[in-house]
Amino acid sequence: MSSRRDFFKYAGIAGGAVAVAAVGRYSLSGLPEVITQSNANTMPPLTPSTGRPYNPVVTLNGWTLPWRMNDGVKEFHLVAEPIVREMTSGFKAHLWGYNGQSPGPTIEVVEGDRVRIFVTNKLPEHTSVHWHGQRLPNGMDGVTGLTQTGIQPGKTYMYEFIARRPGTFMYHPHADEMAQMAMGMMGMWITHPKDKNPLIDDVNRDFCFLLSAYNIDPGSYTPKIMTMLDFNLWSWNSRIYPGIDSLNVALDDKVRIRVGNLTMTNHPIHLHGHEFHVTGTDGGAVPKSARWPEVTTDIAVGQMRQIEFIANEEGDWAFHCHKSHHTMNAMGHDVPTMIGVDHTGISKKINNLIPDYMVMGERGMADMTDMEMPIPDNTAPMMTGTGPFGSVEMGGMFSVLKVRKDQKPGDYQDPGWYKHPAGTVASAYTGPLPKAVQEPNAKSISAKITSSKKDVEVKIIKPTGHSGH
Ligand SMILES: [Cu+2]
Repeated sequence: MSSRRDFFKYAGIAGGAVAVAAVGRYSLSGLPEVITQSNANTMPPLTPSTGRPYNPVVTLNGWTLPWRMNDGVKEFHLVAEPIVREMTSGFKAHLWGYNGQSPGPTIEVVEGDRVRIFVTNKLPEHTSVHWHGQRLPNGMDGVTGLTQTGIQPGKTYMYEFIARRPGTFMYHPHADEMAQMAMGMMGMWITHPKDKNPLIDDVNRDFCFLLSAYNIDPGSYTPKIMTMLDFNLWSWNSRIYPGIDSLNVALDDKVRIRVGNLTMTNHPIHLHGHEFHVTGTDGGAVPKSARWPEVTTDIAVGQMRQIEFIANEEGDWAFHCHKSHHTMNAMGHDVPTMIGVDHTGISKKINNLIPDYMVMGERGMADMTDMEMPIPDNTAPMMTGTGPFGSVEMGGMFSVLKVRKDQKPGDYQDPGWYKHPAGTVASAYTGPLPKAVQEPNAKSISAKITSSKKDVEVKIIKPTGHSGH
């Protein structure tokens, strides 16, 4: 028994002891112990204590699956099962996943490792696991009906192959795929290089996460799996802001972030304050001559992008999908635009019928974050998250890269909010102003709009100088 203890040993950072307490295990006779996780904490890196050494990754709001060595083979045990995922504080979703969570645990191996994965199915229908991006024998590719029979409920299948090329990969079912992926079944796979690879740099911090999307009506728990496009929850590792942990790094760290997309649309992922290079895809390392600087990279459906940069600007830097609807949580999309519309008369009439009626969005949508309106149980506010200067007005696919001088090597804990040096924060200005210059042909119309809060002056600029295009 004691020899088993070290194969699930998490090491590295302070707080590791707390993380280990969230890990449970049980045995099925003869198979590797099933290790499960019961919460959505970001686990410290799993430092390998058997097999060849490598620099482990950190899975955002997730964890790495421990293994056992059996005659030189790395043995993992995945259990496909219904789970409860806390997507953000106060909002739980009933999903399907692996080993207690969605996404499933990250699998980390070294190039050349022989890997054996036992997959036990505790779902109510058959499943399979496809090892996205891997070179492997065709019969190990996990496509139900094409390369194997489905794993029936209660059964365990065994997959075995050599992790032939280094890189970032994913795993997911290839059985009733639409339903099972819409329910959260997916995970990441990292194959570390076995030797020094000229296209794979050593890094100080190595993060990974998957993009996934859900459609869960406010107040309910289970995703609507028939949704094709109109999802209302855009998540990183089945978490939504402010439930997504920050990425905490030290000043001048070389940082790698690996992102896979298993949603139904593309996501332009954008980092503030730094430029990065795309150094790898699920096809492998990108040749140096084919890399260029970016601050946003689009990740299409079924793709993985690996970005790298030197974190040499201190601060709290936003890191998010650039589709603005993807940084919001559950909301109706059929809300009309009310900006600039005077509601004074109409809301009075409606109030006679419905006393609590309130007009929304007269001055934009930001007012709504201040209202703290009562929302149904088990839902997430549309845009929220409190920063040091107030509401961040975000949801969904949003997090923060925290770059700090005093973050210790290997310490992935949240350092708190950045303390800006005096005089380096944008602030209200009350001195004399130069005259604002207007487009010369613009005709301006001034409109006074009365809102319930205060009078607002809105100037509508109507360009007249451009025609004929
Ligand atoms: Cu997006």
